[in-house]
Amino acid sequence: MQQQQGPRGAFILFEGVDRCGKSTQTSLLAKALQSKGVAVESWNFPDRKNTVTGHAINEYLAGKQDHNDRAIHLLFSANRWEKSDALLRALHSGTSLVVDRYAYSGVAYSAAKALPGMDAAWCKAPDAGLPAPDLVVYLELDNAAAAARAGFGGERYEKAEFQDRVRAAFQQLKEPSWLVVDASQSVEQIHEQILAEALQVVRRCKEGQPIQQLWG
Ligand code: NYM
Ligand code: MG
Repeated sequence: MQQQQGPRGAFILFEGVDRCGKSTQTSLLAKALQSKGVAVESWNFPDRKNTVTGHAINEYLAGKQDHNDRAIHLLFSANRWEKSDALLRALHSGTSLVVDRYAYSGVAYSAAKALPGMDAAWCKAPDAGLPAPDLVVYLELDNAAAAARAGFGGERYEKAEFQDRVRAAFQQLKEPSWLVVDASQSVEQIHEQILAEALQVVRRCKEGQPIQQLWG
């Protein structure tokens, strides 16, 4: 899609390991922005419903179907590409998006498998060129705090040992621009920090800050 100038919505992304509070915080942020008159939608990846790849990804995560590790990595990436035109359309129409997971999860979960030939550089390649988020909020939960939380669900990857490796992979991906929030704080404390930053980003995007591309 052609790059457009002018006012637009903001792309605000939440990343982190399973059980770090992303779903709670994405919905709190979307509601708060809405109450301040910001047009906003909540999205999440993988999109398991409205995509060609979503069904296969869902079966894989549910443990009903196995896949070659490279193939499933590419399906997760394809799932983002499938949504990328709609994502840009929404932003250009002035709607802000609060998004639960994106390409950083894609790289962190696949790289955490530590398979030969599937290093972070290989994992990043298929997502290069996707619309980049305007703000990445990383909900950081250390190993001990994560272990103290209530149990995981039954999906693939939801095992403490694997999550520790995902956390380490996220540490490698972290960029200085990320808003890193201590996820062991109260829901309200976390939300307040994120809201303040999100409002500034929404304002900058309204002023026409251009959309960047991932890992270009
Ligand atoms: N996941 C998510 C990946 O392995 N690769 C990806 O590209 C994305 C977006 O899917 N355990 C994993 C992380 C999660 C799982 O996400 C489903 P959620 O938000 O926990 O339902
Ligand atoms: Mg999960």
